[in-house]
Amino acid sequence: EMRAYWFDNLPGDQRMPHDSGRAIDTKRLEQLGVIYYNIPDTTRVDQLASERGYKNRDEIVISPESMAEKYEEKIKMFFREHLHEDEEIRYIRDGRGYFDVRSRDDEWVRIQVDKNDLLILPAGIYHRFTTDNSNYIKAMRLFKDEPKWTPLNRSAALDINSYRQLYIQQYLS
Ligand code: KMT
Ligand code: NI
Repeated sequence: EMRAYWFDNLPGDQRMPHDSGRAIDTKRLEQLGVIYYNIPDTTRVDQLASERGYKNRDEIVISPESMAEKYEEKIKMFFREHLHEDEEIRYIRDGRGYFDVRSRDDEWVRIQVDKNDLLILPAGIYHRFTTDNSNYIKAMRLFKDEPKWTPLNRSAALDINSYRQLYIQQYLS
């Protein structure tokens, strides 16, 4: 089951919970454009995918077993703050992980997800991802035909990117 809270901003491994003890409800997430569903029945995902124009999907396993010596490098990469010029949909099939998204005041909100949690991050939101301390997650990634899901790392130049501006206009102003 999904659980969201303010990140504690304390130093330490990115895979630790970093739970400040201050919870955040789904309504607050929706105000940031983040949509969450718990979907035990996979046919509902097919429906959601077709509604939103997603035609392709794959499954990624992030673990030391599946990525060998590249694992630590990979999770550091996923944890770099970035945005996409299209929305990002992830449907968790097994294991657990954290998506961190920036709040209105540019603070980190940590969203813990596990099996059957589906998360939609809107285009233009700054975010990052990490596995938790179990070092294992399996997720379905949904793709449109012409994916614009390349991660663009945060920078002053990216702050004026048109997709970022659109996100700010739609959710933060
Ligand atoms: C992302 O965009 O950071 C990822 O796809 C992470 C793996 S999906 C749990
Ligand atoms: Ni991303």
